[in-house]
Amino acid sequence: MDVTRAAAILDRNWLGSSTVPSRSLYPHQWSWDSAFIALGLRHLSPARARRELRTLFAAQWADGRVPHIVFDPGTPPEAYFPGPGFWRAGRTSGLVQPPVHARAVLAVHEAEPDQEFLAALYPKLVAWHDYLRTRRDAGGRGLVAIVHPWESGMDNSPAWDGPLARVTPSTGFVRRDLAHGDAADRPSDEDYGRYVRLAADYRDSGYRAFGEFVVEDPGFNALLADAELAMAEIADALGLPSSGHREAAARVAKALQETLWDSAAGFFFARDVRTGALTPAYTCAGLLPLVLPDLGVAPALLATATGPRFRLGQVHGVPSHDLTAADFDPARYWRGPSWFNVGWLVRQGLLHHGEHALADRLRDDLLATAEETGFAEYCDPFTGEGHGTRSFSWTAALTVDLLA
Ligand code: 2M8
Repeated sequence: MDVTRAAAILDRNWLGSSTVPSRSLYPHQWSWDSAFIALGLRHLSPARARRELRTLFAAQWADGRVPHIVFDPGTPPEAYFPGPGFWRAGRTSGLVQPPVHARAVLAVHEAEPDQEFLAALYPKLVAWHDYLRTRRDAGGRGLVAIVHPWESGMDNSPAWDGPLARVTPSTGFVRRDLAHGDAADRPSDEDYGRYVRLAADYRDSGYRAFGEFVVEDPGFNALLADAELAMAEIADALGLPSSGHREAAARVAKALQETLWDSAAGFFFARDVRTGALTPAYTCAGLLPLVLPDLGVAPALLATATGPRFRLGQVHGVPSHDLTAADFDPARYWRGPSWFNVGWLVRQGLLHHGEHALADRLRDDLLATAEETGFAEYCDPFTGEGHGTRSFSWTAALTVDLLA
């Protein structure tokens, strides 16, 4: 495959200073999408990759949080729900998404060194990570807690079912996503009602209070530890002290292993901070600590990844949920299908842990599946059939990166 088709998708989804994940389903800028998009854009136009990230960080809040959506003023408010009128936070939402931005900033700089860009983004990244560390350690164990499933980026993951069951669904709103996506591929109405309730409660607390849903997600925290490793490299490139970032990464990695690792299961589970219990679902978030090069439990985690629950290397991509679970669903969003960003991250992890043959197989599969599905949002792990929206930006961008 050559990069032409993927590049054309990124061109079509470009708004002028940022990229939409999808023209139909997600017509604004999303936080972690932009980081993945920049990883691809850097090979096509480093200037556009820098612009993408600068636009996102221009919407950073005074408290350091990077909002999960930056609304495009040129797009009608009814194009996406919940829109700016719901959030009452100017042009942004008040939630966050996984902190993959430092890794993206570093990669963009490596593609075309730009000290001014790096120096401008570094303090913003410091503030972002400080917000997570200081304002989100609800469990007091040195891990970030998410307060909404949307913050994980894996909206209807089975890992959230337990904590979400405490939330009374909101009613009386109109879902916009179903106009663009097959209902069988999207979260259920009941889950959507719970998302809206949680977001409204959080908004009404001034985006401060921990509510019914407070969860330590292994994916989010692993990506923060990795982000601190990237920060150390950024600090080195700027001639600034970097050891604090390496120590921060080590602290998160240690807390992750002490709190969320289950050695009998050989897996990282999410923890419900309200009950103190680990949630029982094996989801792809529990594989993301593989991105950490010094992960002591990597051999056991790799055994789970290649075993019957995820069958890495034998199915398409990395399934978002346990293939052996009774509630595994090959089509419904984050409850089974394989997502390209997770595949890309797990491939990085495989490379760190010396699994080169498996990493190559995953790369070849991701590239073939992306092309065959028209750059789908996600795919059936067994058949490779595309689901969700097509011409999806991070699928295209990560394709570009894998081809580079
Ligand atoms: C999905 O999430 C949004 C809410 O943030 C939605 O369902 O409307 C998730 O897949 C998330 O990871 C992604 O960032 C977003 C945009 O692609 O869509």
